[in-house]
Amino acid sequence: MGLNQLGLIAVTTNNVLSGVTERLSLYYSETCWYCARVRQTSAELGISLELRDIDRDPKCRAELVAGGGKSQVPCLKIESGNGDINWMYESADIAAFLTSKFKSE
Ligand SMILES: N[C@@H](CCC(=O)N[C@@H](CS)C(=O)NCC(=O)O)C(=O)O
Repeated sequence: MGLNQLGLIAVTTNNVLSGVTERLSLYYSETCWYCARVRQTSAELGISLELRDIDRDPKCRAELVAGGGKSQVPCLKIESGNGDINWMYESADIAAFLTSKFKSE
């Protein structure tokens, strides 16, 4: 089982516990400082996001542009249980979203 699959399970488990079924994927690049900041936040929260490296995988970059509208990273793809898909850009917004969802009191 790859790391990404493990991450997805971790996220899914948390979401099931909070009563929400969502799949979260982070489009990112290894050289991007803003992406590192989001990954640091997710590590501090104890979650492992499903990672999609847009530099290593051209398919991921194409998905990001087609879905989100631009190739800027980081971008969090939020797939809801009801089929809705949201693309969240801006590292500060993504970090705030993850914190509000996963921070334990
Ligand atoms: N304000 C954004 C800045 C993100 C940003 O500048 N990302 C750069 C990589 S470090 C990028 O994707 N540049 C290429 C592009 O915008 O298409 C944030 O905080 O997420």
